[in-house]
Amino acid sequence: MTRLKTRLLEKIQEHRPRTQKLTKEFADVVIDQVNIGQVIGGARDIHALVTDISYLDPQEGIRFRGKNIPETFAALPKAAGGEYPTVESFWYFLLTGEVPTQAEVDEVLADFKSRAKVPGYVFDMLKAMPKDSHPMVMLSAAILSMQKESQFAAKYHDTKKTDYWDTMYEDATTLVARLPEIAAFIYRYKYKNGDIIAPKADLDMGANFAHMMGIAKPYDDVARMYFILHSDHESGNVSAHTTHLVASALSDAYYSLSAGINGLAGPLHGLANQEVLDWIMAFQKQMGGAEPTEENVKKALWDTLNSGHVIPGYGHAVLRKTDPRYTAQMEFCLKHLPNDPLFKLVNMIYKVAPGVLTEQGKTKNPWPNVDAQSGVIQWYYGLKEYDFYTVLFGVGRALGVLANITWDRALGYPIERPKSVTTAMLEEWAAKG
Ligand code: CMX
Repeated sequence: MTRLKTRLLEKIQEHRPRTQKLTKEFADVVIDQVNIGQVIGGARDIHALVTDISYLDPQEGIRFRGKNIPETFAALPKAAGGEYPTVESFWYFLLTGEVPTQAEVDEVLADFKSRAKVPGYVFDMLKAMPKDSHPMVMLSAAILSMQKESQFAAKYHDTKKTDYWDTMYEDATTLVARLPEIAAFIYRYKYKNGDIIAPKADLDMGANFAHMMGIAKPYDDVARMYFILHSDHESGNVSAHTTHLVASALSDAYYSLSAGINGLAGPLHGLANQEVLDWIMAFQKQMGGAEPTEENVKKALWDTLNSGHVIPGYGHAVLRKTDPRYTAQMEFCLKHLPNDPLFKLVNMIYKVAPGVLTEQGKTKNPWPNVDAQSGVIQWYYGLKEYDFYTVLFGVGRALGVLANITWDRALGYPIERPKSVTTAMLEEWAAKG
């Protein structure tokens, strides 16, 4: 057993009594109340999920295993010659809550390599799909097509409930190891005339992804940063919640992640990064080469709002300030591409949009989220096919949701089944006040 899996088991054994005590002795303790607004309004703010992998504070933003983004980047072992930690070290950290040593990271790297070979039928299936299929459809289908590899499903009838985490961990790790090659294949198959670049055995995940995408340094660091930033945002967001919900029926990691990816593909969630670039391109076309100014950006934002659409990349269901994932990417841009015209335009939108949204007075959070900034970096390094951007988000998001469903099985969380009510029942409660 690898050191990661051994530590994970120790952590699970340490944790189980905490969950057991809470359910046995304190199950009746009330932690929240639910009102009609929340029932109709997308369950917003209802405290009804538990995860220890990340926590999202409305003001401060995300903490992974208790560490904010700068602390996470500072604590984890860096890739050789890189400024950012390896994805492999982050995977260890998400699963165990511990910062791994370099030797432990190397072991994860070797483990990923031993699982990374994507079965040939996945590529055959992707090639059989219509070429104009959205890359998110291809990603989701590729994940689902590998379900027959699931150890969880194969061993389900012979596995004790307390051991479910083991096969879930195996499937989760295999999926994480394979996703970069699948994503890079989708990109090069769709946009580079099928000129596929084979993976290299001696590279970490970020560097290998950059290599397979055919994009030079520092795109290896961009990939590491991007996958880590997009990994987890606690459990209530659509992709995390969907993955958790599907896994709660004891569907395996392949079914669950594919479902979560489908949720990520919505324009109010992960697809917003594609929408941001779409918005910018339409704006630039409309400007016809004229310089963007605060005035014409402001007008374009109002035009979007007045046509009944949202401003993509702005607002958030939980956050109430600028998303630190936005800030982390902005800092990268300031260092590596400070004079890039697209970066300058995105900065100008940042200057103007919060005021416009505040004046409109609808959104609870006029500040940018992660998606407002992420396309700029990709575009700068030559990845201009922006309908691919959500696939990058998906590879990152897989780390978080797969770590979560491994822990779901470890802690024996039951099938999820909230109760619905009828409108007439709500009206009755409303009449009683
Ligand atoms: N532009 C225009 N209107 C917005 C808005 C935006 N960026 N953000 C919120 N609003 C509107 C909502 O549509 C809603 O309007 P109605 O009352 O007419 O329905 C109102 O403001 C209140 O919404 P809210 O409570 O502030 O936000 P929600 O929790 O309902 O929704 C989110 C959150 C992210 C879906 C929303 O802010 C949005 O649509 N943003 C744009 C899309 C986007 O960037 N999504 C990516 C989020 C991050 C991610 O998951 O990747």
